[in-house]
Amino acid sequence: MFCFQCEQAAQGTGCTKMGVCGKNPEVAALQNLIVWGLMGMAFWAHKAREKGAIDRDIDVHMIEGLFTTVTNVDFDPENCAAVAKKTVQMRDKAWALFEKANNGPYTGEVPDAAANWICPANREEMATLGRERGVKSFNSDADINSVQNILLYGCKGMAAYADHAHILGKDDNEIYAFIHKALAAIAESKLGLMDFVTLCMECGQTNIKCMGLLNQAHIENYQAPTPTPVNIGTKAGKAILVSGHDLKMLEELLKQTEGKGINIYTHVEMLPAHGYPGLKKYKHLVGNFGGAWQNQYQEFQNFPGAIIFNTNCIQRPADEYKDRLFTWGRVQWPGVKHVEGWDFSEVIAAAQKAEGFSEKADKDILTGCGHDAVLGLADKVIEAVNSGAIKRFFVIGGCDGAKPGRNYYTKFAEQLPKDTVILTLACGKYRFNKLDLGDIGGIPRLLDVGQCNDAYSAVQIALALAKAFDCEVNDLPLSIILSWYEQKAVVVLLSLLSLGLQNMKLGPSLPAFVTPNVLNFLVENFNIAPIGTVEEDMKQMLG
Ligand code: FSO
Ligand code: SF4
Repeated sequence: MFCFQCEQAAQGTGCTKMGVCGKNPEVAALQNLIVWGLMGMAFWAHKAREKGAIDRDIDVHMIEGLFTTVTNVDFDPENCAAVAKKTVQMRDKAWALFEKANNGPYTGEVPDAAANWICPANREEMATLGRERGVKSFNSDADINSVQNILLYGCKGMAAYADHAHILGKDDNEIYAFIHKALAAIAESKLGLMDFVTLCMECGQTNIKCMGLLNQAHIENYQAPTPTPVNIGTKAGKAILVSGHDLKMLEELLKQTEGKGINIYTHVEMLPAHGYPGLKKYKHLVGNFGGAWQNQYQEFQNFPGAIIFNTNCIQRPADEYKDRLFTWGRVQWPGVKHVEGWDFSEVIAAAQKAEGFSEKADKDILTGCGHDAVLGLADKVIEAVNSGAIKRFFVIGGCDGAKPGRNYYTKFAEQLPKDTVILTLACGKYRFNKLDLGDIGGIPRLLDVGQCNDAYSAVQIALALAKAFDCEVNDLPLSIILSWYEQKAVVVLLSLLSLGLQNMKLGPSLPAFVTPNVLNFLVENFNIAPIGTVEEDMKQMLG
């Protein structure tokens, strides 16, 4: 196998024997086949779209298929094989869609991925074919291949956000059209390096739209988040833990558990759910449990209830909790019960069978500080900046992960001077969101903007501040320090780059899929740099 799409890539170069994440060679090969098939489907769907023919089933299959291959989502070979099979059927559907719109067959050159290859009947042969279709084989030029992978991973990340929006009934043609165009370009592999760089920037721009669409879907369904304290203790009673990013799934579970004496807890990226009026109105949404995703193996053993993942990041489960663990949506783990659709009665039954918690008091942490809430304080914030009470803002956001180097983010938050404010988002916040950082004249020093997709909200805050101070975002007293782990972080980074943001720091290590030449390009054009030591970086940023 070969996979280097996440920050955990073995030896910083790629997983070759077994994924550090737990992805085995068979699943890796089947996911290669899914991506290869999607590239073929994209070729025809893009060509059909150019002729005005659109098929929403093809669009949705594209985002579901890509999301299946994101890190820590689908570890089940059976399901990956089914997705690969469906992909080949959808390629044929897209092909027929094009020919109908074209009133005849295509006369140009067809890339291998889009040709009439047959999906083998059994899993073993599918995996064999997938092994030959890896990410290294897109282009023989290492730099072009690198940028093609950045584009692919950007599309994977965006697909996850588009999927959440689609589940809430929001679709945007422009997003689907871009993903088809991008994957078709990788399939053809005819463009030059700078063309692919341009596509990466377009990917970032399109993702801003996509995150905006999801933000709109969240607000229309659950109203704008408001600052909300969330308890990290436990309430006496039966319990269900919800992990992931999908708010609709949480809402349905809240409805189905109302009045049943079961308390619902959020895990990792579900924490911001507590800030939405339409979700916090459920009194049995009682608190947040545990730390970031990489601690689940230990922490879930102490969760005496049912646990359900609706998106990444799932890890190999321990036997102690495997029978009370469930997956939903794109997430699958072999041997773990998958809930299809919206009936959570099996999860509820597992929670009722389990022991449940006894009462344990603990502190509150704050969430729900999205752009509506923060900009509601705009006058106060502007005054604090003008008076010198706030010297600088730091966006410290992104993913958490297992590497020891991630202590950097904890130390950074701890050591920042008291006249600075931190805006945070995504699961990287678990490195410091239980610290008591106080406030500046009533403005909390730690503002949890939300999930990784709420990078959209952080961008709105930055744009509004730039407008208020009549300057460019790069001229604001603002520093951005990112932690990355998987492909959603890749697309968020592309979005920030597409806005022209300069001087960002990225850690804990640089992506294995970025070649030295591509890195030089990023340094020269965006002055992006790897994190160094806390002391040196802080001195540079405060200076
Ligand atoms: Fe984290 Fe996992 Fe939200 Fe990611 S829980 S690592 S970037 O899936 O999506 O922040
Ligand atoms: Fe390795 Fe990450 Fe790929 Fe998993 S997703 S196989 S950890 S590079």
